[in-house]
Amino acid sequence: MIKTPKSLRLHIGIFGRRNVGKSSFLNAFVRQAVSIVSEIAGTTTDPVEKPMELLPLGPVLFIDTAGVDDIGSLGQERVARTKKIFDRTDVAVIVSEQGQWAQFEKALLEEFKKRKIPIIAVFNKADLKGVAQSVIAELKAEKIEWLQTVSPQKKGMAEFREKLIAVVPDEFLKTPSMLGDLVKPGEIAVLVIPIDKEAPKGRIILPQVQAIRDILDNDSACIVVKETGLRDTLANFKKKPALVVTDSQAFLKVAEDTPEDIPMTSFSIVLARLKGDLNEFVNGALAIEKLRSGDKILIAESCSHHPIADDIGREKIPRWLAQYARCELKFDVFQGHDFPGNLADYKLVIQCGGCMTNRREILSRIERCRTLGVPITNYGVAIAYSLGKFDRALKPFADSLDYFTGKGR
Ligand SMILES: Nc1nc2c(ncn2[C@@H]2O[C@H](COP(=O)(O)OP(=O)(O)OP(=O)(O)O)[C@@H](O)[C@H]2O)c(=O)[nH]1
Ligand code: SF4
Ligand SMILES: [Mg+2]
Repeated sequence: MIKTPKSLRLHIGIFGRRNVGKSSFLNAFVRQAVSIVSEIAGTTTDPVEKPMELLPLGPVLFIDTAGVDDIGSLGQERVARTKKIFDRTDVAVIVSEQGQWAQFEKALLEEFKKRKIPIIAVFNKADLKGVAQSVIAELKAEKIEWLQTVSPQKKGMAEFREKLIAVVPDEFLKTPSMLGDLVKPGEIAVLVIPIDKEAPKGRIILPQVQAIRDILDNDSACIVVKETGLRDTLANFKKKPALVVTDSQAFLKVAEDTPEDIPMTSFSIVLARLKGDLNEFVNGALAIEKLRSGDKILIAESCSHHPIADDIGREKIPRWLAQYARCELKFDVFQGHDFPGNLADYKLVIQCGGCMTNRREILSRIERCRTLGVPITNYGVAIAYSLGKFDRALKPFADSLDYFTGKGR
C-alpha cells in the first residue's frame, strides 16, 4: 500500500480553526492515534499525513493540518504551510465545533469552491452543541454535504464514509474492467442469453451489450448462445473457453451444462463488481443464512420498469430465497434512486444489477446500509447463493471467493 505513488492517492485535507477537533476526528476515523490531541489550541503545528487503504476507494492520504486561524509570527508560518496543502487536496473536510459555521468557515468554503474541490462540513463536538437549522439550510442551498460527529466516541464515522463516496471526484471511483481480467486477449467467452418472455423484443439488454463491447475492447472474442444451445456449443470447442457468463435466470441449467473445469458466472455478478463492491455483496449474501420467518427483505431496483409475469425481483428471487431459507419472508420492492426511510427495518437489501445507474449510486447505497448495519447483496449474488451455486459463481473472482471462505477477511 505504501508503494502507491502519492498522486494516485485520494488526498483528503482536514481544515478548520484550532482546537475544533481536527486531529481527534482523524484519529477516530482511522482508529489510530496518528495525530496528537490536546485541549491546548495550536497542538498540530506541521501537517500530519496518514496513508491508508479505504475500500472501495483504494489508497487515500489524510492530511491533518494546523488550525488556519493561528496567530503570531510563528502562527503565520503554520497558516502558510496549511494553505500549501490546499494545492494537493482532492476532498476538503472543514471541521468546526458545536454547530459553529461563521465567517471563518465560510471563507474556507469559498476558497475550496473557487478551486472546485469537493467539500464535506464536519460539525464536531456535537455532544456539546448541535448544528442550527439555519446553518443546515444554508449548506443544503449550497449543496454541501455535512454531518455531525463526536470524535472521542467515534460517532459519525460511518456517515463520513458515506459523504466521502458522495463527493469523491469520478476519477477516484475506479471502475474495474468488466471482463478484461477474466478473458484475456485472444481468449473466448461464451455469453448465455435466454430468449424468453423476459427478453425485450428485437434486442438484447444493456449489460449483455456492454459485455460484448468490453470483450471486443480487450481483443478477445465471444460466442452468444441461448441456454438450450450451450451444451452443443461447448462440445464443439477445440480449446476450452475462458469463461461462461449467463443470465441469472438460467443459472442452474447453465451450471449443469458447463463442465466444472470451465469457469462460469452470471452477468449480475459481473455487474456487482463493476457497479458496486463484490466482497460487500458476498458478505451480504451470508445474511441469507440468518433469515427467519417474518423477516423483511427489501428488493431495491434502480430504475422503474414494468414488472412482467414471473418477474425476477418480485417472483423468482422471493421464491428461491424462501425455498432456501425454508420459511415465509416478507418482500418489499422499492424502485428509484433513494432508499425508503425505514431501511433499518430490513434484514437484507437485495440490489438489482444497476445497469441503468452509476457506480457512485450503488456504492452510496452500500455505505448507507453499512452505516445502519443492514446487510446488502445483489440479484446475481443472492441467486447464486440461494441456488446453492455460490462457490461456482465466485470461482472466477479469486479475491471474493477467498473472502467468502474466510481467507480474505
Ligand atoms: N466534547 C468533545 N470534545 C472533543 C471532541 N473532539 C475533540 N475534543 C476535544 O477537543 C480538544 C481539541 O482536540 P484536537 O483534536 O487536538 O483539536 P485540533 O483541531 O486538532 O486542534 P489543533 O491541532 O490545536 O488545531 C481536545 O481536548 C479533544 O479531546 C468532541 O467531539 N467532543
Ligand atoms: S437498473 Fe436494475 S431494475 Fe433497472 S433494468 Fe437495470 S437491473 Fe433492472
Ligand atoms: Mg490538531
